[in-house]
Amino acid sequence: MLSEKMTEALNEQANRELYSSYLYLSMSAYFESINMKGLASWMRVQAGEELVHTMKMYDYVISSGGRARMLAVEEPRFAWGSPLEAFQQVWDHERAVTGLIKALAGVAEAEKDQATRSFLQWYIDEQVEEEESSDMVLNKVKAAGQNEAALQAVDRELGQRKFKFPRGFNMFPYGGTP
Ligand code: OFO
Repeated sequence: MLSEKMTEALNEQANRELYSSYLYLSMSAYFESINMKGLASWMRVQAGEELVHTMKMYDYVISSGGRARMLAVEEPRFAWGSPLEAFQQVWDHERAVTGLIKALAGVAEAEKDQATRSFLQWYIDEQVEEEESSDMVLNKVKAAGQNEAALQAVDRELGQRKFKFPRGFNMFPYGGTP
């Protein structure tokens, strides 16, 4: 059974995960608007992953006897000056999220809630990957600079990314065809 404090902290983090999804969807729409379909696709996959992060936390709250609460989602930024500016924000954002996840793990430790601390290890590991991939993409976009042909090549390469549900995660536990 989750403590009230733990439930509140998990609901707040689920809200931040949903905001991350919203932010990346906004970036995807921005890339659509400048006709960079590969980057738009990469961001849409990223938005999907963040939605999974949200739902995994939502499911955990419910299965641990807590009450999931839908807090207001902040409106993300609408436009960026360049792909580089957008990917710089991705990198900054992921580092900030890592800090939030670590703080959340700290709440679980303070509450002596081993089950939640263990559940959060998946997010800690995921953040290592997210920081790594945002760093990799930022470097590619930086290297392309203002060179249109190089940017188009990055656009094609990043457009190859495919969405995959994490192993064992069921987005639709009540049934339904994906
Ligand atoms: Fe949920 O990992 Fe990015 O923000």
